[in-house]
Amino acid sequence: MRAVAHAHPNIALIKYWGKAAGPGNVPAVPSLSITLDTLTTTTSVTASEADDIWLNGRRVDDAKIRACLTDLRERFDIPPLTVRTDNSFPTAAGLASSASGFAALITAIDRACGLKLDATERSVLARRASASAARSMFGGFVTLAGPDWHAEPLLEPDGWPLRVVIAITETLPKATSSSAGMRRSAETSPYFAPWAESAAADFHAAVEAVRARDFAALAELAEHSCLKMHGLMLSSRPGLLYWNAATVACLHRVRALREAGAAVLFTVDAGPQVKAVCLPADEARVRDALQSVPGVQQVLTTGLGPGAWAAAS
Ligand code: 2P0
Repeated sequence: MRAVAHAHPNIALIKYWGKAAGPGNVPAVPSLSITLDTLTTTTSVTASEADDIWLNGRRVDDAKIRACLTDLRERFDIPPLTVRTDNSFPTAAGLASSASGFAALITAIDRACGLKLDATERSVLARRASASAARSMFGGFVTLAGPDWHAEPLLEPDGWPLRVVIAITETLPKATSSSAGMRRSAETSPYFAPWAESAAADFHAAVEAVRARDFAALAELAEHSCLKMHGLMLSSRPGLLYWNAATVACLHRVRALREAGAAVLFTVDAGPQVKAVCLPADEARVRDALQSVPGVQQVLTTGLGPGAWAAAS
């Protein structure tokens, strides 16, 4: 009994930050993301005598993976597993490795154990483990919204083939996990209620901007959602400050590019990397500009890619 699955990380343009009360890891706000290509998580699962988890070649005892396996075993007959997962990009540095990780893990288990779940069912299970993982089950533009809180494809990758330039400003794991950060924001920030109340309007406007392929409208909405989320993070106690000096310099550089006529927008997650999303015609210019920002260690470029898939074992 063995299977291998692959999944790509996704980047939210309308951000998820905060959970609804109660079980099931239900987000407090809807989100809209793009699934990437090039950056890939590959996960194999094999039946074994006891659970044995390896991440990037090292044995790990990961509480979220254990919780995910426990959750699956309450629903399905799943034997002890050896899980080997490898990322082709820095883990836990704001590049959504938990999104691609849980999407690949659940897809591999589905194939290995013959569960025959469709992508929507796998998306619900992935959400319970890590909400952003629900979105990596699908390719292109993807929504994650109530009332059912499973991800849904909005536009295929070639429906609007945007490019993504990622400026890596640090490769160390972040100090505060997203789950802990979200809890802190919900419990301590005076901005949490207005954040939660205003999210649906941002989400619906962004869905319309994507449907219309209106880059300027999407840029305004995505940067607003990103900066509002970081305002929420900063206003938590103690404040969550995920940016470094190079992060801020990249944001100014993206805005200067846009003022000079480039179709580009920035977004930043719970880490110091900057993701610049642009039209293909502006990719080279955006890449060159971000590469020259002091403190940028590496620049990756990707397009939009497919949802999680199982490979032949
Ligand atoms: C997002 N992030 O929408 C937001 C923006 C980070 C900032 O989803 O607690 O790892 O496992 O559900 O999905 C990262 O949080 O959190 C995330 P859990 P997750 O992409």
